[in-house]
Amino acid sequence: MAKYMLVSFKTCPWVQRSAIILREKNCPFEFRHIESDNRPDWFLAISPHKKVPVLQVDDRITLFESSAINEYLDEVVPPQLHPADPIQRAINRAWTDYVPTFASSVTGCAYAATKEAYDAAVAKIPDAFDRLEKALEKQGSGPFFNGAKYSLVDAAYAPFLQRYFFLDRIHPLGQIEKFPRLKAWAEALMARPSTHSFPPAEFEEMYRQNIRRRGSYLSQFVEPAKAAAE
Ligand SMILES: N[C@@H](CCC(=O)N[C@@H](CS)C(=O)NCC(=O)O)C(=O)O
Repeated sequence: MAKYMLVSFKTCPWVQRSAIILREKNCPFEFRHIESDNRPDWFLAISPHKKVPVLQVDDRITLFESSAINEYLDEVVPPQLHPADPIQRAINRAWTDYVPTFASSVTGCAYAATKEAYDAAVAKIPDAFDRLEKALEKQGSGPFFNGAKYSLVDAAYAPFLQRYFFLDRIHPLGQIEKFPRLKAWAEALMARPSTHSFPPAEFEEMYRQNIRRRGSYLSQFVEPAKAAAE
């Protein structure tokens, strides 16, 4: 098997998508975390957009863009997570292409500077949730997007649904309860061990402190980090 190194910022949701796929495939990899505000030269030399994730293969090839990385991994590391049926694959890819829009609608409120901007961002969540609710209704049974079998599209959405729950616990949003299929899917994804790169409570606290540091409207609702026990 090839040697893989996944370059990451600890709280990056796009990295998380690729880490999930490596874990789903039980594929050993080096998880190399770097700081966003101190990107080393070796990283800048291999990442064309200076972004994470980058997947280095056998110390020589580097791949970028989480969807491209995940499609590559699915072609070379068994088991195949994309559906076997080409129509289902196309549907799965189409919904994976919707993730950037979904992500900015669902987590946009985290960046809003004022209450007005926050309320406007929150108002975008129901439309994004409704589209997924209808897609899940068409797909059928759950618990995952394609039914019992976990797929690439599940990994594509999991980090953003996780952040919705984080935001909802900082300042209640109360949206997902109105979309029962989406809620059940999101809960199945949160219960899946592969979703988690770090112990869940520790990771949520990392996310909360990022929000606090951001100085957005939401920051005021996050308590400062607890001092380490003496
Ligand atoms: N479309 C990219 C998005 C990657 C991305 O936006 N990564 C962020 C971190 S979460 C990043 O590296 N940002 C640094 C920058 O924009 O300079 C993917 O799917 O891999």
